[in-house]
Amino acid sequence: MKKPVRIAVTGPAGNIGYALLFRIASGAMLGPDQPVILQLLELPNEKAQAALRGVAMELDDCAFPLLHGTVLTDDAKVAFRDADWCLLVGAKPRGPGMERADLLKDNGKIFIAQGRAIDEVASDACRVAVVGNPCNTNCMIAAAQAKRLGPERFTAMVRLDENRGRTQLAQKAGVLVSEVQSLYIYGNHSPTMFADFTHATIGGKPAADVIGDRTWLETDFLPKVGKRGAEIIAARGSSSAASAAGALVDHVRDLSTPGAVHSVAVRSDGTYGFADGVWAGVPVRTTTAGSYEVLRGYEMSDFARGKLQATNDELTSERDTVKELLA
Ligand code: NAX
Repeated sequence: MKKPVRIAVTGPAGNIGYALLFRIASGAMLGPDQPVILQLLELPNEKAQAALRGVAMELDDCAFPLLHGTVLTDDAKVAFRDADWCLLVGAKPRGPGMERADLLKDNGKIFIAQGRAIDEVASDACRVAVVGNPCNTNCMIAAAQAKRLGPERFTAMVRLDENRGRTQLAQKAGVLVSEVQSLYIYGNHSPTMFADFTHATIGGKPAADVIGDRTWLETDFLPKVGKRGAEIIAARGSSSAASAAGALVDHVRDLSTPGAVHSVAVRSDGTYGFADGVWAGVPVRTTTAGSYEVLRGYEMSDFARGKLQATNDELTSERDTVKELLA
């Protein structure tokens, strides 16, 4: 039997956590022969800890053969100790009347502490995936604290946007979602991100030719993908949870699968015009488990360059807002 992989999850008693833990424990993330140990970090207040105990009871009651242990804690160093993956889902939600800058700074403090703790106690092989919003900038803040683990270990999740976009194209074309390939997300996980339909394919043909309606792609498809989270809140009364958990399963599974090509927010080195040092969504190919290379070869049209510029402007403005947290 394989050695268990230690997976730390923050915010495990929240909406996404509740949709995520059972999929990890069932083997959906790392495979049907890979045991896991879940190391779960919640806030220290009694309400959050009680909810966490309840979730852990349900995990017990599933009798997952692959779940070789569960650690419940309010201490980051306990949660991240020897962790092979740190999934940073928990974050402070935006309250009524709260400015975006305040949200950035409040969450920044959480990610400073977690970045430091990960660097101190996680396994040498540790990989980090940030989901808590604003996830690109939170990831940059956590990575800035790491001295032992390189910045390439820190990724933020734009996979939900890729999955949303692929389904929108498939439904418009009247085909199965598996027919839609090479739709990659560039930039920020926010309405400014660019779902690059210009290089996507449907059934092996350019998506724009199959759809045959450039106006729909530019003025319906892009805002639909960018604002899908708000559409779900309006319909459901709470934010995306199962789809976000599913996207995180995809993110980690594909980063663990050599050859997989997918959208991941990684530290920019200037490729596609993103500012050096921001975390921007780009297409990556997994090389060996946990490592990846950025696919740099896509030629961008003037239209696409305008979109990349807009999302880069937002990322650099977020970086400016939190610059004192990056030291
Ligand atoms: P919830 O508010 O339901 O759950 C968050 C949980 O995190 C709570 O249980 C809370 O107690 C815990 N928490 C807060 N601060 C913590 C800390 N410092 N350490 C440990 N636990 C902490 O939110 P949920 O719907 O689960 O969403 C979680 C985050 O994901 C939010 O920031 C949300 O904006 C973000 N999302 C990101 C997405 C993406 O694609 N990157 C999509 C979905 C989601 O909107």
